[in-house]
Amino acid sequence: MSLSYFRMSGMKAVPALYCRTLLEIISDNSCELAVSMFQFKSWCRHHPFSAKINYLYQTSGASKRALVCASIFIHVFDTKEMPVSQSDKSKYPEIKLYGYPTSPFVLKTGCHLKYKQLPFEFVPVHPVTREQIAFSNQRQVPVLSIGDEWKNDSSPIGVWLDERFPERPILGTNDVEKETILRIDGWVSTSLLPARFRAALHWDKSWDTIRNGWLLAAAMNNAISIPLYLRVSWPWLIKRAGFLHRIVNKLDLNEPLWDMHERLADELISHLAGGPFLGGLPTPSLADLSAYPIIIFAHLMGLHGRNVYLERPEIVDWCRRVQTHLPDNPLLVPDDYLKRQIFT
Ligand SMILES: N[C@@H](CCC(=O)N[C@@H](CS)C(=O)NCC(=O)O)C(=O)O
Repeated sequence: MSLSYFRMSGMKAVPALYCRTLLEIISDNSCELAVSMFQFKSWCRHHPFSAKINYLYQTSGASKRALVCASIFIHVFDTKEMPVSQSDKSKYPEIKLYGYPTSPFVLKTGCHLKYKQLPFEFVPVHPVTREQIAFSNQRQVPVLSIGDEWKNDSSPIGVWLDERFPERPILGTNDVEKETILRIDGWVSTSLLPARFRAALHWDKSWDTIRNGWLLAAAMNNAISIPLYLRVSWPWLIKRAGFLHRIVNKLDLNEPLWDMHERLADELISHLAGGPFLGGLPTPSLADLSAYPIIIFAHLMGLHGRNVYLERPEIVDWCRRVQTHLPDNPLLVPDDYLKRQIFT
């Protein structure tokens, strides 16, 4: 087993020397087990350390010593989110994310917060009255409040978050990287995201769009109760939503929808610039965390229809790498609303 597996897992931060030393300590057999345990990350994180070892001891032929080594290895190097404890929470000002659980702009901010491992409360906004964001005088979500201050607009919110909480930076390490990250994030907001909205307006496969609209309405209703007649008419309401038309009309609508998705998939891959993360960077940035929920939302929510992006192995591999740095549920809906598995 080579170190490349661990690199592929997105754990760029793992010093190679530590890896090598640990790999030497651990027998080949337990290395394989370590790999399988990574593949069952969710199981790993939700079972206590001793239970994991006992289970593997009983079900595999490996020695207990080897299993202890493998488990330590995983605990040390699994860079995934650890739940924030109550005492940790008091270290932070109160952070609230106001929005719709189905809005890609809100999901961007959700992923920025989740990557930074900041404890926050998601406050669902009523799509008609918007009373929850009345304090801000804004029509649009996301709105983020930190203590007494607030900001709207997903990209400036990301920059603000990085200024306020510089740990786990998302804007690179120098001005050149920051410029690249913001340029790609701009492409996400003006190209990738509007193209995803296009399907909701220009019904390519009507029955798929209607069913998808109902799935989204159910997720909205779960977050904030909306009347049945609104839920039933959701696909048609979305189709008429003025703000969606304003966003989508900025695209070149002469380009057929599926050609547009193929082109954007190519562009996403070219933004990787050979790196594990967008902009050719070694760690995920605001750009990855903006694009990822837009690519993965339809898949996780079980939306119907083709997902051109996930037909590209390069994009699936990138999704895997980004996901390694996020909790298993990177969205803002409860776990039981996820119809499909994350890529691990
Ligand atoms: N540029 C904004 C766009 C936000 C946006 O368009 N939000 C939509 C939800 S997906 C919204 O609140 N629309 C309601 C409206 O415009 O009335 C951002 O990046 O946050």
